[in-house]
Amino acid sequence: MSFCRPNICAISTSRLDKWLFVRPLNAAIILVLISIIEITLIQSSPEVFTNSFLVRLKRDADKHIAHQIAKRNGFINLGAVLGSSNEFHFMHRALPHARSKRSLSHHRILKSDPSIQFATQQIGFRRTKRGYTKLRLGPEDLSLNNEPNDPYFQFQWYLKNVGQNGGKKRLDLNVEAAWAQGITGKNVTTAIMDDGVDYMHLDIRENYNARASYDFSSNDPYPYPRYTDDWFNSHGTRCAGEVAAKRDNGICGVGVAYDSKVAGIRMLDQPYMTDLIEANSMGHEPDLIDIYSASWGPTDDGKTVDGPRNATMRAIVRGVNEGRRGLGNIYVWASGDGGEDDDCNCDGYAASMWTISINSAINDGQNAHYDESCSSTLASTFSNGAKDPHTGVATTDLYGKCTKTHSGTSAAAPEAAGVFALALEANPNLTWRDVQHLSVLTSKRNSLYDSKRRFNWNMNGVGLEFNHLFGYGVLDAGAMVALAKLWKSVPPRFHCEAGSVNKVLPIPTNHSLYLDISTNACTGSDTEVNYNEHVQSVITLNSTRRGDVTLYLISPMGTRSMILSRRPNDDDRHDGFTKWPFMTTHTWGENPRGVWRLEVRFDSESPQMGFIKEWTLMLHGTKEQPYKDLPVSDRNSKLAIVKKAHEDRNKH
Ligand SMILES: *[C@@H]1O[C@H](CO)[C@@H](O)[C@H](O)[C@H]1NC(C)=O
Ligand SMILES: *[C@@H]1O[C@H](CO)[C@@H](O)[C@H](O)[C@H]1NC(C)=O
Ligand SMILES: *[C@@H]1O[C@H](CO)[C@@H](O)[C@H](O)[C@H]1NC(C)=O
Ligand SMILES: *[C@@H]1O[C@H](CO)[C@@H](O)[C@H](O)[C@H]1NC(C)=O
Ligand SMILES: *[C@@H]1O[C@H](CO)[C@@H](O)[C@H](O)[C@H]1NC(C)=O
Ligand SMILES: [Ca+2]
Ligand SMILES: [Ca+2]
Ligand SMILES: [Ca+2]
Repeated sequence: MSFCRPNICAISTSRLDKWLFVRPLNAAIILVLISIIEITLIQSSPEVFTNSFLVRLKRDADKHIAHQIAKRNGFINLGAVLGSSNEFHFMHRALPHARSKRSLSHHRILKSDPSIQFATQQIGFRRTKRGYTKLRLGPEDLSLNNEPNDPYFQFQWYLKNVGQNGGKKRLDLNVEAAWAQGITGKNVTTAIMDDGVDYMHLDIRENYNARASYDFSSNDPYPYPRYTDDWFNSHGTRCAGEVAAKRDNGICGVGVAYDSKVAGIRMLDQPYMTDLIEANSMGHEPDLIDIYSASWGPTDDGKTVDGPRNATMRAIVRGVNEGRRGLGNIYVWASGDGGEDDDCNCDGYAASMWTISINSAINDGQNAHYDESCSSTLASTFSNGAKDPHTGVATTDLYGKCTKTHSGTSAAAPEAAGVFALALEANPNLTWRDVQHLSVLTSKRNSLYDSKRRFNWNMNGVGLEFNHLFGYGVLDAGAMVALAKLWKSVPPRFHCEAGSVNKVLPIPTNHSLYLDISTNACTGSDTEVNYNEHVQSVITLNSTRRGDVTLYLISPMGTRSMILSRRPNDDDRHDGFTKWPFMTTHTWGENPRGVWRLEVRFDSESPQMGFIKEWTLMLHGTKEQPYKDLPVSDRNSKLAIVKKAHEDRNKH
């Protein structure tokens, strides 16, 4: 099987990021399409089919023509997919939102239209918000009153930790140092992809970017949250306030980037998620929106392995390659609330190279009890979880209210989006990769630690400290803004397929299997990588118990990443992993040349069997030395340390 899908490679130069891998689910979808007549296969599948269809026309069409084509077949055209000129999102109102069978008759109608090349009914799946706790205290009963300006600022320990409620002094995002540089997020827009945003909230209204907003749950321009008695749909409004609540207006608290704009993208509030809703959301107005913040994902039950599907993957890749007028959109992702029994590398959104996935620490530096860990997490911010219940995340709430109890890694991702908004104001020329480099170089270990002492801080081959839970540490807005102002964009990115092991090998019952790939990192070719950014191990394996397989990747410079941890709830014995891209950020800046080692072993209470069938190593990074032209003011800074490591290497 070839790695490079022709449709992607054909349109890409080696510098653009490519969507290289077909996921198992897509393969399953193709199967279903091919065998659409074999009803048995369809009936036995547990899939859910929605009333949405992806329709590809034989030739390009404008909105009116697409409307006509939809109408003459009894459908409604909801609009183009990903700004495409020949792919449209059709809906049929007479079909239920969800049914267990594909509707052959509706397919037939669409397919027999001479203008239509191809039509496929959208599958429905579950995407859950992170950080909604049913036990949450009711909405805070604090409305406009005579208290001093931004009465909740004192509760926003994540902005300024003075040790309130048992917190650790100065363990915060260091935003005041960024604000003191005159940087508050001006002219930057963050989209909150969620259950809606209360854009009439007095603390949000002035910073609301209506032009960049949309409601994909109800297909209208007004992403206002749907009312329910339990305020279930308060999630997006809370996230929006963390980014851009107004300062000095006497209402609630202050956003990290309080002069930036927020857009609402309502997309979580319908019976089932579809690929087209996700794709349209993540590709919405990519030149008006700079940053997309997502605090949701596949169910955090510790047994799901799932990620972006076809159209969504295309939307993300388009966003990083073309969004923000070519600089690339920033996708910020909550790493997940599945706790120690889940692994965020099994979440294809969080583990993607194109998203910055963010974990959380609580107010004294421990990880939160719901935190997942994985080697693709880049950095951390803050959320709730301390014993003192007054240590949640204070922000805006529905219907003009404020809350002190926003929670989960959900609350952590928008804080990061706010910090990135500050960095983008400080330097609007930053690319999506510059933002990741800045995160690596300016995040701090501070006093973050694993409450269970499983994961220590380690140093990689160029002297960067990382932690399996927290990535490169807590974001430091002051340091990031200062460095952003001096920043020169990193050199072009290349993609090197370093090697592959394609043998069916049994995984031993009680000891490790080691596989080696020796690579010159494509030296001498036009995809040479000398300085790592992301590294992916694309792996196919099966096992009598998927959750008991663990994987470690050891780099030539000796850095060991746990790319898959034990997941006690994952009892899959059928699917395994098919070309799953396990990603690590821990070898950032390293020289990839040499021998990479994959360790595969069972961590199991009972004997298990399994086979590893494929391991392909993909290196992503630069050929040229990054940071070369940046001035170093502090010899102890991470920038100085990495620069020195690179220079020492080049002396030899
Ligand atoms: C994904 O979508 C593209 C464009 O519509 C199509 O060419 C390709 O075959 C699809 N891939 C899969 C695996 O469905
Ligand atoms: C604001 O951002 C837009 C792009 O989103 C850019 O075209 C414009 O020049 C910026 N305005 C200022 C004042 O920086
Ligand atoms: C951004 O890039 C443009 C064109 O390359 C340059 O003129 C401008 O000075 C840069 N701005 C910053 C803040 O670096
Ligand atoms: C593996 O298990 C077998 C039987 O249970 C035992 O004889 C053998 O010593 C074990 N090997 C190791 C390396 O622990
Ligand atoms: C795994 O794959 C091997 C080789 O293809 C096959 O023989 C075995 O039955 C499979 N095991 C499971 C648990 O699916
Ligand atoms: Ca609406
Ligand atoms: Ca305020
Ligand atoms: Ca998860």
